[in-house]
Parts: sequence; structure tokens; C-alpha cells
Amino acid sequence: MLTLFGNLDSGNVHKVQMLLTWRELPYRRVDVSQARGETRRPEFLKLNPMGKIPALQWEDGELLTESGAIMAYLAHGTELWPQERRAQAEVLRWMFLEQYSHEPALAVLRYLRRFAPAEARTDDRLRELETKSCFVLSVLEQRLTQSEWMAGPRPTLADYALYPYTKWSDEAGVSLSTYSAIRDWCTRLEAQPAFLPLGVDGAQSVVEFDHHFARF
Ligand SMILES: N[C@@H](CCC(=O)N[C@@H](CS)C(=O)NCC(=O)O)C(=O)O
Repeated sequence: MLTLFGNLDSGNVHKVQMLLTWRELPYRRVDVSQARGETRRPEFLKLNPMGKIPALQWEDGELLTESGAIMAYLAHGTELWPQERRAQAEVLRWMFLEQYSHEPALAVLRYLRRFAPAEARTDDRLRELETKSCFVLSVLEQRLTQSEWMAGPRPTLADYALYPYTKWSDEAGVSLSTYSAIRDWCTRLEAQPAFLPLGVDGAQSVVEFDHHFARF
């Protein structure tokens, strides 16, 4: 069975959980938390020197990290990854935006507001991230007033990649009330088959960090 390393507070992990659920692939989850400092523990760094979740492991020990790479692997041969070259580039365009401009603003802002110690939350930093978050949300809003899905007429990996931290904007302290096209897109994605809501675990079983790594 596949093993997913990560926890339910991470949107990056949730992207992978959504794809595993959509593909109906059974997996177990090892609970690894950034907030508990587990991503920097030596036993985890030995497994993933990048020190990040999600990480997906096969039974033979093979490991894949980076949510976009894992999602692309899982979507191979499905309608979430189009076959035509320009359509693929369009999916990647939105996935790169997610990694470079969207997640670094909305996910970090949410992390600072929800999980980080108070001293990490300086007013300047919060203001800078709020400005970046609102800018990228306005880019998505504009796109979704012209297109039903991020990368064109059908749902693709790009929608699944952008969903978690967009939907969690309120937890980042950014309201979606003025972004009606984004709210409608969230509703459309939530109505897709085998959709896994945020905070819901798709894993067959969950193993605690210490329990899992005690074996190594
Ligand atoms: N580009 C990576 C980002 C992963 C990432 O930043 N994960 C966070 C949790 S959401 C993490 O593991 N942070 C741990 C750390 O930086 O120590 C991806 O998309 O998978």
C-alpha cells in the first residue's frame, strides 16, 4: 500500500489526498506535522532531505515529493492531465502560479495567523502577504470570469492544485466575499466525483510519527 507523509492542516498534503481519493487508491498516512517540528527531525530528513510534506512512498521504498510532481504522477493517463501539448502547458501555467505566487502568499499567511508563534507575525510581514494574496486572488477571479475551470473547459490538475489554499483564504484572514467567480468555482469543484473536503482524511489508516519512525 502507498504511504503518504503529512497532516490534515496542510493544503499541499490535501492536494495529494484529493488525487489519491479521486483515483480510488488506498493509502495509509504517517502523521507528520510542521507545527510540531517533525519535518525537521533527523529521521524525517533522512527520508526526505527537502524537509517538507507531502511525500508519497511506495512499498519498495521509492519516494516522491513536491505536491505538483505527485499530483502529475497520479493524474497521468486521466482526464485531469490533457493530452494535447498546449493544453498541458496551460495546466502547468496555473500550477506554477500556484507554487510561486499563490501558495507562498496564502499558505504562509494562513500559517502565520493559525500556527506560528506571535513573534513571527509582524505587521509588515502580514501586510505584505495580504497584498500578495489579494493580488493573486484577483488574478484567479479574472480568469474564472472568463473560463469555467482554471486551465480551460474541463477540470484539470490546476484546479486541484489551487483549491486548498484558495478555499482556506478565510483562515489566512482574507475574505472571499468579493470574489464571486472563485466561490462559484469552489462549489463546482466540490461537486466533482470523489471530491475530498478540506480537513477530511482519505487515508485507510493513520500512524503516529514516533510509532512509524521507531522502526528505523
Ligand atoms: N513546494 C512544496 C511545498 C511543501 C511545503 O511547504 N510543505 C510545508 C507544509 S504545508 C512543510 O512541509 N513545511 C515544513 C518546513 O518548511 O519545515 C509542495 O508543493 O509540496
